[in-house]
Amino acid sequence: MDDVRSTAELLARARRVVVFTGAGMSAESGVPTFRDDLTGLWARFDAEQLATPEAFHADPDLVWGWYEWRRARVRRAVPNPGHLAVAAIEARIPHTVVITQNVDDLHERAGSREPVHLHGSLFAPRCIGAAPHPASVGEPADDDGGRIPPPRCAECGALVRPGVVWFGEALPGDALSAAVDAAARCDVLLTVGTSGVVYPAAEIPRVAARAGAAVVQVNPEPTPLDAVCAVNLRGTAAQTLPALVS
Ligand code: BV8
Repeated sequence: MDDVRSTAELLARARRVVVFTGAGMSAESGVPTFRDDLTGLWARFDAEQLATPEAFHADPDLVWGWYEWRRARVRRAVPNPGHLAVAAIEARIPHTVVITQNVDDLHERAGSREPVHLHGSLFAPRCIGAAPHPASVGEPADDDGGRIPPPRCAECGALVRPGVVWFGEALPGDALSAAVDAAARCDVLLTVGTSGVVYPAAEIPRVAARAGAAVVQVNPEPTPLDAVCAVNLRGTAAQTLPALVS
């Protein structure tokens, strides 16, 4: 029996499912993955260098401009058939938890109820003042961006930063414990579109495997997660996931 069919059957029998997604989930919506080469103005930068508190403090206009460019791209993107298939899995299997490393809102726009965002969101900017709090900002500048001075908090005047988790920053405790708990209790974990190299998020599929769940990977390329997967579906999110719920 082919792997797609056997995975569809596994899902049909599952009572608790985790769908764990990375940047590849949104690639077919036109959102570049984290390790795609950056393009345009950003081609000379490395995402991992820009996604740090040090980069923001050294050059807030550059880093804020990069996130505004990304926010504008996500605004223009639409959920792909892979996102819709994840929402269909949730509709069919009540105990489904979607855990994403992505900072876009495409799972939500596809109908996923409350995805767990391990790395925050492009749409949750916050003030970096003494008592950090959410800050509201307008629509992103819809051009190729470049340097854009970050806004100032209307309440206290401090700089506003993107509401994402940068390298070297701790993940939100509640999100991480919810993710570990779901992974430890699920029957099946689908890992989709992640290179499995960013920690502690990359531990999530490994927690599921150690707890005895069947881990299935959807990725056109091999990754370090191959070693913990019962099945490796070599394909893209938008092409493979719909076949698991048809
Ligand atoms: C922390 C938000 C400590 C920002 C991101 C061990 C333990 C703990 C930490 C570490 C550790 N070892 C190293 C670290 C440090 C570091 C780390 O993991 N570094 C890596 C590079 C080695 N981790 C951290 O710094 C974390 N913090 O540990 O803090 C601490 C503790 C207490 C107190 C203080 C501090 C924070 C990590 C979070 C960083 N923020 N994002 C932003 O987006 O700008 S991570 C970033 O990478 C994105 O969120 C992205 O999602 C994530 C992971 O990448 P992927 O999603 O996997 O994307 P990638 O491009 O790599 O791969 C795409 C995949 O999709 C590929 O496999 C490709 O083949 C596939 N694909 C392509 N097209 C498709 C597809 N698949 C399906 N369909 C397609 N169409």
